[in-house]
Amino acid sequence: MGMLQDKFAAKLPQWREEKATVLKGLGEQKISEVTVAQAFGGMRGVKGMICDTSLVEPDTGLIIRGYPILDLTDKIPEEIFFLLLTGELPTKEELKDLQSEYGKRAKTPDYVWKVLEAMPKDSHPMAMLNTAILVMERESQFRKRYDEGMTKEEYWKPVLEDSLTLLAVLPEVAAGVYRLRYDKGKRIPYDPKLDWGANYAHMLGSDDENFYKAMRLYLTLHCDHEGGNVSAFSCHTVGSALSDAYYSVSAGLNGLAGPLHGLANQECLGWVLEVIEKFKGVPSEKQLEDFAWETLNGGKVIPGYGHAVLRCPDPRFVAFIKFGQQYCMNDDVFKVVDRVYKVVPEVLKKHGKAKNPWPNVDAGSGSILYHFGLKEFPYYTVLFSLSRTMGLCSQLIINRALGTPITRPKSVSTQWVKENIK
Ligand code: HAX
Repeated sequence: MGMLQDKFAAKLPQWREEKATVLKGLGEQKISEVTVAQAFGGMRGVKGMICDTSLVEPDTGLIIRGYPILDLTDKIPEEIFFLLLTGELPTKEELKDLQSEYGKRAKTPDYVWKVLEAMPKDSHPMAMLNTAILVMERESQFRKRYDEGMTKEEYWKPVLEDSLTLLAVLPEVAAGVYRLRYDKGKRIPYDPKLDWGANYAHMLGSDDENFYKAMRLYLTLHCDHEGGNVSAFSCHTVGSALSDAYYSVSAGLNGLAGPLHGLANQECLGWVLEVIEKFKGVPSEKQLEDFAWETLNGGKVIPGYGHAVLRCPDPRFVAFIKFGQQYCMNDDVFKVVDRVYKVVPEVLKKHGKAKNPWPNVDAGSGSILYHFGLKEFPYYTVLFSLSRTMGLCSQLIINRALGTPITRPKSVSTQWVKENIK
């Protein structure tokens, strides 16, 4: 077992005991009530599950295991995965150990490439990524051990095994999807000297040190967003049926591929490029304001703005803006993003519909990637997926370790509401 597994195993008894104590003392208390509007409205705001990896507060945004995300921007993604899973940042030795775990496992099976090469040329990169994850299901240690008959107490161990393998190969798979889908030439092999984020940048095709930095930041910022968002909840639900990590993560990432969730970053950059094309460069604030109204009056949303939970500028967006101000200030696309931030919140406030007029993470991320030459924006959700897999896997492992049962909320019919709610 590696040091990550050891740390997790050491934490587990206290977490199991904590859960038992909370359930014993507070099990019958209410934490939420559900209105008819919430039942019809995507269960928004209903507190109905537990997630300890991260918390999203409306007025502060993402907090990972007690650390506000803006305090973690100097960390690398491997440290973040360790933190999500164990609640502690790794020591230098633990970090090295995790990196060597990844190194040992970073070998994509050949059949994955054959399947991807057989897909139609115009397949969406997210469909390719998810197909790759699903075909790798045959590697699952969880399914093998389950078929052999392991005890419930042991479930988390092969889920962690599967998660480490998945995280180790995903940069190679994702970079392979990019190079295949966009005719970038031969795949670039994994470099054992590089960390997870830099390796991904390297395999995509750039060895610019600043691109390495951008990639580490990107992969850190998108790692998790508590338990109820579409991708986390889908992954959690599928995993609760004891489907293995390949099935569960793929389910979660299929949700991430939706335009109201992870795909928004592709839409967002599209909107910014439309602005630049229309105004033949960076528009004035007034021109931008008019264009924002044009979008809204056309019945469309302004991508990258609004959020189901947040009621403040997303700190992940703030981190990208800070990075962009340091590394991309001469870039027109970044300048527009910066300017949109000055204009659009006021427009949305006047428009009066969106509960949150502030930018979310997707409003900033694309411009940074674009700056470094990653211009195929339908690909952006793949990057998001790589990062989010850390959160999805952490939540899966913890839930199997704590014996969380199968998800099964109760639905009611419209007729039932009419007859029973007075
Ligand atoms: N532009 C225009 N209208 C918006 C808006 C925006 N950016 N955000 C919300 N609204 C509208 C909604 O469409 C809704 O209108 P209707 O009543 O006519 O249906 C109304 O304001 C109330 O919506 P809300 O309660 O504020 O927002 P929701 O919780 O329903 O939805 C969304 C949250 C993020 C889906 C929404 O704000 C949106 O569509 N934003 C644009 C797309 C986007 O940026 N998505 C990425 C979200 C971050 C993420 O998950 N990334 O993975």
